[in-house]
Amino acid sequence: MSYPGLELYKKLYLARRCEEYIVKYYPQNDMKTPMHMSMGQEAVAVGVCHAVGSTGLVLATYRSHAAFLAHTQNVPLFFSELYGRVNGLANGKSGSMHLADPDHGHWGSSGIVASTIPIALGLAFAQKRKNTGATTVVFFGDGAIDEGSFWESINVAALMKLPVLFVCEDNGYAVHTPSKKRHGYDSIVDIVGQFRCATFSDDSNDVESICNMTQQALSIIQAGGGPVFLHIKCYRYLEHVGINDDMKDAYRPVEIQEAWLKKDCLVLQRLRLINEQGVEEIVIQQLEEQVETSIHHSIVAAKQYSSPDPSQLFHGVFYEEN
Ligand SMILES: Cc1ncc(C[n+]2csc(CCOP(=O)(O)OP(=O)(O)O)c2C)c(N)n1
Repeated sequence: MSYPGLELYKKLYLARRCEEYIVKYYPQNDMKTPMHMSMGQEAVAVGVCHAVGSTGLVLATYRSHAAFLAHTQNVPLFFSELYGRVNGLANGKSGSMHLADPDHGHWGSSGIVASTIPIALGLAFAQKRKNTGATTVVFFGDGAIDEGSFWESINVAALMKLPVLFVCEDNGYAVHTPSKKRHGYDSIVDIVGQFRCATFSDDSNDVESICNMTQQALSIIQAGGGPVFLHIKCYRYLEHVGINDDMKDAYRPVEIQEAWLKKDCLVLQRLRLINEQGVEEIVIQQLEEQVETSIHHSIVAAKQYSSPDPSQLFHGVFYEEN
C-alpha cells in the first residue's frame, strides 16, 4: 500500500465496520457480552496504535474494540471472543470488556475504571529494567482521572521516568455525567504538566494528526525523557453501554453531536485520501471490500466453534504454572 494515509484509513474502516456488524448481529442474542462501543472515537486508537506499531505494549479500557483491532487487527479472534467461542482470545470467557492477547503485546482491558493504569506502570518498569526499548501505552477515559490510581501512577511514572504513554480518550462523559460536574479544575493538561511529564493535546478527530502527535511523544519517551500524557478529545456516537443511539435521553446537546459528526474521522480521512493524496475512489472501494470480506468470514468461522465446556469455568482465572 503505497499511499501513507491508506493504511490508517483501512484501520479506521475495520474498527467502524466491525462495530456496525456488531450492531447488526447483537440483537440475535448470540454474543452474550455487554458492549461498550468505540464508534466515533476510532481516530484515537488508530492514530496512537499506528504510531506505536506492533512492538508497543498496549492496555485499554472496557471500551476496547478500536484499541484491540487497531493494535492487533486480529478480526477472527475478536469475533470468536465476542461470540464466546473456545477459539477466542480467552477461550470465550472474557467477552468484550477484557480483550487481551499478551503474546502479541496486547496486555488487555478491564471493566474496572483506571485499573489498567497501574498495570501499565509495572509493564513499563519491567521494560526499563530489562532495557527492551519497548513503550507501554495505556488508554483510559476522562472518568479514570477521577480515580486516585491515575494520580498515583502519573506521579510514580514521572518520578521513575518510566517509558509509558498515557492516552486520555476524553469523550466528556463518565456514563451520563459531564466532566464539568466532576472536576474541580479546568484543565487536566495543565495539572499533569506540573509533573515531570510532557503533555500534548488534540481535538481534531484527525487520525493523521493524532498519529503525528504520538510519534513526537514516542521520540521523547524513547530518548529516555520519561512518560508522556496525550489528552485527546473525542465523541462517543452510541450509548455508554449497548448498541443504540441515546440522544433521546437528552444528557448530551444535539449541537455538540452535530459538530462531531461533521468531522467524523472516517469521512475526514477518506476525503484527504482523494483530495490531497491522489488516491482513486476505486482503490478505496477495493480496500473496503477486502475489509468487509475479512469481517464476514471471521463471523461465519467464529460461529462454527462451540462455547467452552462448563468444566473449564475456573481454569485461566488465576495464573497457572505450566
Ligand atoms: C472503579 C470503578 N468505579 C466505577 C465504575 C462504574 N463505571 C463504569 S463505566 C464508568 C464511567 C467511566 O467513564 P470514562 O472513564 O470516561 O470512560 P468512557 O466510558 O467514557 O469511555 C463508571 C464510573 C467502574 N466500572 N469502576
